[in-house]
Amino acid sequence: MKPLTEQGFAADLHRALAQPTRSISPKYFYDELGSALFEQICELPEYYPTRTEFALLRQHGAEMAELIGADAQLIEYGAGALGKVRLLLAHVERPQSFVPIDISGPHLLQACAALQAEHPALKILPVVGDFTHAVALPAAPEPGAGQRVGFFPGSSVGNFTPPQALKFLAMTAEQLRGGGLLIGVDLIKDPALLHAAYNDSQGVTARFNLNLLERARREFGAQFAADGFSHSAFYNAPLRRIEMHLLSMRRQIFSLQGIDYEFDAGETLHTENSYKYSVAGFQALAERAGYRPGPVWTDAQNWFSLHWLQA
Ligand code: AVJ
Repeated sequence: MKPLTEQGFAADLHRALAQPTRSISPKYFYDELGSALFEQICELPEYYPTRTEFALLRQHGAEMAELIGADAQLIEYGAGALGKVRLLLAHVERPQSFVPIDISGPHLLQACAALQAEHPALKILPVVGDFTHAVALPAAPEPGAGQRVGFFPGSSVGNFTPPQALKFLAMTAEQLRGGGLLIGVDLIKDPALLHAAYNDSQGVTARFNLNLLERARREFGAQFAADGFSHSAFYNAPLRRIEMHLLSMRRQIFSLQGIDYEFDAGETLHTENSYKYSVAGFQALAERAGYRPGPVWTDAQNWFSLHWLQA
């Protein structure tokens, strides 16, 4: 029997392809190859969010650790390679435990092993799962001990539509009640900069997008022409989001587990939204979700923000 996540991918892909407007969750980008491609994206000269957020963490990590406090349990949603949390852990006093949640199991466990080598005394409790659902968490610190603090960097919150983001934030506010959430949020900016960040000159983002179909080929023997789809990413200004699509270059059949789906030329499978916010707009959303907005750190160009939200 196949692992649960793969069953989820096949079922969701069938569901997406059967709809008149086709869209699928971007969480399916992150198999092993996809996770590695995403790390390459983070190094691209055009992809400003990662290095801007790293700089903010490097510059203000001590202030952030002050808000996190001593003996805290740190929970990271969508942990990935654990590069950013290192900059917090360098300052946090006696962390009670670190709970990274990620959908990509082997990738997460490898990253945890590397982090453990650097922090031998740190209690690391990895959770392999989909953080968009309320996964079971290890027990919170005893009352009177440290607080529970969430860490959600990278502007992954931008993958949600605003109503989904509201729901996710409300769920985390419940999980973190009495503590806080440190969350990275990409800001509205010159559409040309946004366009370049999702249409890099080396084509890494294109490979990342197309990997979704390649993953279906690897895992379920999906049949389609290798050159039948191309990467499409553009800024939808009225909706304040980057949209990524897999664009069918001609009329063709995509065959999945014995079912044929037809694509016309120009038809797409919508693979990702990446919403951009203003600082005030995001704070208003957080407030509606049950948080009290606290300090915000931004870079000099106002490209990216990190928010402290009191739960
Ligand atoms: C990980 C969701 C924050 O939206 O910028 C990067 C993913 N997609 N390039 C983003 C992504 C294409 C990224 N997030």
